[in-house]
Amino acid sequence: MLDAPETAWQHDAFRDDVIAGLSRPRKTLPSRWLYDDRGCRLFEEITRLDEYYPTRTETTILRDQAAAMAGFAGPAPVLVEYGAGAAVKTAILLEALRPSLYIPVDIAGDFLAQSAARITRRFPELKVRPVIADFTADFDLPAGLPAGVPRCGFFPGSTIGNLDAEETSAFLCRMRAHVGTGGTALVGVDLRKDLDTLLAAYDDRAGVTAAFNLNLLTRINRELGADFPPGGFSHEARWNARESAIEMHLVCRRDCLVALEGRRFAFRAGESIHTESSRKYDLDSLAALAAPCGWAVEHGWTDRDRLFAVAGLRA
Ligand code: AVI
Repeated sequence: MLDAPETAWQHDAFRDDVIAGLSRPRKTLPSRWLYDDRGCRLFEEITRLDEYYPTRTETTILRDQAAAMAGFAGPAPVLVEYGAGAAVKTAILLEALRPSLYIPVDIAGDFLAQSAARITRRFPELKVRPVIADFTADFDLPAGLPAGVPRCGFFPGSTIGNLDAEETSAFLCRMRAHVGTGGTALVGVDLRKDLDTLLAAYDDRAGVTAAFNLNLLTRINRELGADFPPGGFSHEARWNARESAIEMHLVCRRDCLVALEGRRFAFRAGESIHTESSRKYDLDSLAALAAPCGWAVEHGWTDRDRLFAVAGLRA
């Protein structure tokens, strides 16, 4: 259960983001709000879809290359994972890296506690020090970390693709500061590829991604008392070539007015709300973003079809 202050803080932040996003000339909602309980369950379902290759491909790369990654990260490192949802992938890495300390970082305290407890059950010898923090904003690692022990950041799942340009550089610099000179990072990046594969991954035949996207309007209705009409919007996945990103949109089917917290938002038929960008990289574009923060991309572990890569960065 969330404790009360976390719930109140979340409610206000959600309301402020929704009002600000829907007041823009090009309406937008931050993708982090896609993940309420139902959104998390739908995302889990997405990761198992045939069309959604990133999760299984990254897992295979980690399995196949775990020993090489362990060599890269150095002996018994401190492993810092940004986001604490990647149970299977984390276990593969913990098995291989044998870290002296594991620091999972997540903004959702209850979720973090559950995943830390699960890891402790699986690896009873491992020291775990969870940190409740929003990894898209500055935060400190716990004080008193052992000196002279290599540190490795782990940012799987191509979550980096959901950050905008400013957030991406800020994140890479923050992770660089956390691991210090000589430290390493393993970052999951979804690679550029043919459009059919990309669009299918974000608009699957079973409609799970559509349900995931549309659930955001259900959440706004439920938590903020809005009245988005059921069936009034449809899911669309679009490629934005300039941003090298797949975008998710909610497209209005017919003109409507939506009431929310004493305000009214007008939607024209065909107008869309942009709900997520999922940027696709190649190792050169990642290296160009990472270099100003003091990172060199030393490895790009990938699959046979070059769909996805786990980049090995050294500070
Ligand atoms: C969490 N994130 C990396 C997913 C992605 O591929 O950008 C979110 C997602 N959105 C639709 N499908 C999956």
